[in-house]
Amino acid sequence: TQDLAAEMPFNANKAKEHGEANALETPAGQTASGDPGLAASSTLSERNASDKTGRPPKPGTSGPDGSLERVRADGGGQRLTTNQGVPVADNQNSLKAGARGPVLLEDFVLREKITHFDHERIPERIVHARGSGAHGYFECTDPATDLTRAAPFAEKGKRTPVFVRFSTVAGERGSKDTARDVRGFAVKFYTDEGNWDLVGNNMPVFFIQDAMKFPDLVHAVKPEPHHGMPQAASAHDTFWDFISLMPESTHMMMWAMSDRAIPRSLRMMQGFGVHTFRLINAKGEARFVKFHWQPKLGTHSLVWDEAVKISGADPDFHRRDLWEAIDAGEYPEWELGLQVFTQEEADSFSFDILDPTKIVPEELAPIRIVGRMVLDRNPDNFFAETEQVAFCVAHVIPGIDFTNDPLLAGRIHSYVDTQISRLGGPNFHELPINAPLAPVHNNQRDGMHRQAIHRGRVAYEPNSLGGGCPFQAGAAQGFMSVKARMDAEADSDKVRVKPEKFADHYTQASLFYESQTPVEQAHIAAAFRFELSKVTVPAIRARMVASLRNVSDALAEKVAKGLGMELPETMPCAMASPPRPEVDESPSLSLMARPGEGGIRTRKVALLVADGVDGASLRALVEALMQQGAVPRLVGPHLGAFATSDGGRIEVDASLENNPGFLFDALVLPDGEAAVKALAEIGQTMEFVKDQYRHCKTILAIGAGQALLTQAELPMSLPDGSADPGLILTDAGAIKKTIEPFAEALARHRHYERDTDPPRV
Ligand code: HDD
Repeated sequence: TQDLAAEMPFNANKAKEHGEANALETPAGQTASGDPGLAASSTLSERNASDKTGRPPKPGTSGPDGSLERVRADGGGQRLTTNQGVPVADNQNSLKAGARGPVLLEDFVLREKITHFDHERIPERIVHARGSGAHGYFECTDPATDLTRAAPFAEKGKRTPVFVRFSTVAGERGSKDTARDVRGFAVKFYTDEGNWDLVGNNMPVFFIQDAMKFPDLVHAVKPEPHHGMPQAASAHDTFWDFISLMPESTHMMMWAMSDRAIPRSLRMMQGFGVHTFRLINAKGEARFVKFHWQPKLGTHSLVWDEAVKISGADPDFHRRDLWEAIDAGEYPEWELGLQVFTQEEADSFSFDILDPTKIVPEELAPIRIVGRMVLDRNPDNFFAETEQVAFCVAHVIPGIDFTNDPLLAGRIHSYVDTQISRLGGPNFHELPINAPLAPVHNNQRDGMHRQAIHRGRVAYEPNSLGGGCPFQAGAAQGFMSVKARMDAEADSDKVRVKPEKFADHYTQASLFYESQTPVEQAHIAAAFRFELSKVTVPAIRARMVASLRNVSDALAEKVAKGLGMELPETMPCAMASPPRPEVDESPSLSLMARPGEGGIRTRKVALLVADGVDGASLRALVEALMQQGAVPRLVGPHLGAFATSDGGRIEVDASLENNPGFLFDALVLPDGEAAVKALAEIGQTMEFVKDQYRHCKTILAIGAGQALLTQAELPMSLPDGSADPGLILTDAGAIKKTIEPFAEALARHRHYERDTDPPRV
């Protein structure tokens, strides 16, 4: 591995899609990809020669040698043809027997067009149907060769191309982005030793402990089968019926009812591999590992009222945010952390590391950062890339291996299996987005939609006619399953049981709840209240609250009160006296623990505009915000240009109607008597101001604009009487001095001190 890595520090082909890597020479004769049908038939050096400019591609664009380049189609300047390449003379009219006569069966142009259209859709994913993807790279910052021989970690600075798909779980392909849901966080590493798919979520635990229960979980959360409702929502009877009968889901429910289930942006959430995996180094030594992705922008969430409103005004909110950020060169970035521990440590933990409903608290195993991932290119085509990408938990590479987690075992089967019906056969690995960059050589043949043209008469092994090729790579180079003990009792019977510690369903749920800040705890209680208030069967509500009493009586009481019900008896626990946990609180479990690098880059700020607005202060603000990387947007009563008080004109970007307040991170109310008067007469202005306040965002009111705060009846101080740090009042003349405090307030993201339940505004 080491030698290979030294020879080929960057993946030969895909890396060409990333600026820096493009500058590096790749050994002559290195083939782009081994699958003869898929790969370009030329060598990479030959293909490099076709790069006429010789310059690295602009960041965010694809290099001329990008691995997907050979399949990119562009109709610019081309004549229209059929799929057989026959030029089409007329794309408007069917072939008819006379102008008013019947259409003729021989019209192959019409029939090909309609037939293809009839088959444009493929089945959506059974879960995670709605997703958004992006290309990028993983860069090793701290070689982890002491831990693993896995190719991406071989060398400092080594870049491995990746494709990432983020998703919601329950909703259908066209559902809203801001549903309360887990977010998928699936990363395909195109390594030089084959594809590695790390198919994770933005929460580190899962609902169930055994894959046997996955179809039940999914059937419970999906729209109810008789009437097909609700869409992209867990707030309904069948979901909570199942959950209330499955105490093992309690820990995950704490995460799912927390604000992590409504991220502000896909760029602002963590990712986790969830299961315990194994790392194996070149000496064959194995250790356990949990994978953590940490966003550079920090972890930030929406508030529920905002998420609900956004889903109406912009169901593509997260998709748009990701696309626009990458498009603007604001490449989202995550650090990859490894939480590593030995068998002996695992044996000493109070929980079972094979149980996917448990975390390993960071206090027990610190996170070692080994690299960073940057997403720097939007897909060219949503279907070809984001829809056809096929992640499979079974795709691991030398240096990474599985554990006996029973949920993981089912996943190793499920992902390859589902692609066969979703993508129409066993050759989905040949689709360009799925094709590895590493050479592919084996004796698997034929099947639907085969792309490769395998040459020669040998498709078996052992053979002498093909010189014994392709030959086994051997233990030194090939994937070897780790030598691991099967179980403490290796001679045990075949059984359908769970390990003992799997029965502790509540200790870590309590750990999570107790580690949250008061605001987060309040939001968890409110989320349980909301979801259960949509449950129509009172017994299900009661069972759920009874279960919550095992997590925290304070939480259960709040939820019961919110639902207007008596506090039920505590649900009996499967394990009467669970092992004492190592920690009672783990601060890193709070969203607030990771605010990120600060600053206001990519924050969207609305500046209201109407005729008579003070143009000078607005222009100064827009300029200052843009300098700091924020995204100011001028919003008026309608599109078009407005007159400023100094006789100028100012063109707006959006209207109050098409871009309501909750789509922005902050609001600026402008100076200018006439403008303020005009805005005050529009109902949407008041909604704009109230939503900004209710969602705890920063509001800057300049001069006469302050009247809009009074008209919206906003409390000018916090519930405890102190000053509201998110409300900034100033005069147009003092705007320069206000920019810094405004940016500081905006960088705080939200002013939760304002948050009350129910809201005051
Ligand atoms: Fe799964 C898709 C994550 C448990 C079966 N899963 C899917 C995706 C993500 C996850 C991110 C979307 C991939 C993409 O963007 O294409 N799934 C998880 C995590 C789990 C988990 C983190 C628990 C730790 N999943 C799980 C189990 C099973 C599945 C237990 C079945 C036994 N998951 C699937 C699937 C999907 C899928 C049916 C649907 C589409 C696909 O695979 O490609 O096979």
